[in-house]
Amino acid sequence: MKKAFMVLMAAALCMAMAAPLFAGGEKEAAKPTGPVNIGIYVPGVAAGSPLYEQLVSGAQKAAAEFPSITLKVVEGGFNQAEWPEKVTSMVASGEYAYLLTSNPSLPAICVEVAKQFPKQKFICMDGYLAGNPQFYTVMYNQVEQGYMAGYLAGLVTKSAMTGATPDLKVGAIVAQEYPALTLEMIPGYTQGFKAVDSGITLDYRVIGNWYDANKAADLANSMMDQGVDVILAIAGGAGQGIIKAAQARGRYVVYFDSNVYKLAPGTIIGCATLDQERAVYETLKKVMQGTLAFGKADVVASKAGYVDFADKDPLYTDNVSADVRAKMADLMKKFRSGELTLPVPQM
Ligand code: RBF
Repeated sequence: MKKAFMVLMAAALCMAMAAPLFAGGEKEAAKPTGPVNIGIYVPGVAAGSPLYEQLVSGAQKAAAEFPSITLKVVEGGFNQAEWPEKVTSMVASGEYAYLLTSNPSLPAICVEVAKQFPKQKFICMDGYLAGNPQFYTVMYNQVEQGYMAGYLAGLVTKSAMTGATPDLKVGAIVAQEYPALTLEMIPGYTQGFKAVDSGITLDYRVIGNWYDANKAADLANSMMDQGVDVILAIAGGAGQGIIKAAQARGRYVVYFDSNVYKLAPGTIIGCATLDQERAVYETLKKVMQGTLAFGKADVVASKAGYVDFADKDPLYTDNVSADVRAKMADLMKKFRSGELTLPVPQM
């Protein structure tokens, strides 16, 4: 009798857990029935910031397939001190089933807001937060992304390409410093060019914001005066200044995140890309199917195609010498097949 009661209790408990539980406490949200309002918080300005543009386009792709999705994009601007307040007011409006955003600093901001609004769900792309049932996050392996950019920069600075100087110096101009940059992207970049030739040195400069194209151009010119011939730009809208300065002097730029060769054909000679558009689309599709696991933090890399190098574009094949492309192709074969993977450090 007692045993039968316990079995019944256990069965009732199982039924009470309407949503399936995953190992580690991850939980699927139920399949939505009515309209699904998604608020997209852009921490900055979308135009000119490749990952933010992909955030919006990936969501638009999902909305085109699932008509019950509505999207509202809110740009937070460049004053980072205002971001917590802006996220809070979006969530407090109660309008959005999901707050979708992108940037490594957003999980920490959103987690504070989440405490005040325990029913709100957050999807943070390009960020990492594991084990919180209000959050799903996707982080990219940016050591691999940096390595691809660095390997190309190393090959180009040693090449006979017209813009290459005799100096074995490559550059990197970044907008601001943060852990994903200093622990993943720049170490990856450095490993990449050192793998070509350990004698190559790095000229590294920080702009101080994501919009000052004039300052970025000044930094690029000062580097080029010192013999730098290839510059990695991780600077959002300020990257325009780096491109213009390199273009004026016939030197080269390596870009991050999106395929942007057409902005300056022959000047931008490599794009180490992240397929955030696909990651956002796939994530929202899971939301619509009721299969997105909240509490989970995915880390995606080149083997699955989320981190890649844009080597099929004619603006790459026409402007980069055959010897450089052949070596780059060997590297990419290893990344794409999974023969080469690089660990992401704990942050
Ligand atoms: N990337 C941009 O392209 N534009 C931005 O305005 C921008 N702002 C950022 C602000 C902070 C506080 C952090 C941590 C990153 C920012 N990023 C921005 C960088 C972006 O998330 C990503 O790291 C880089 O694009 C490299 O993939």
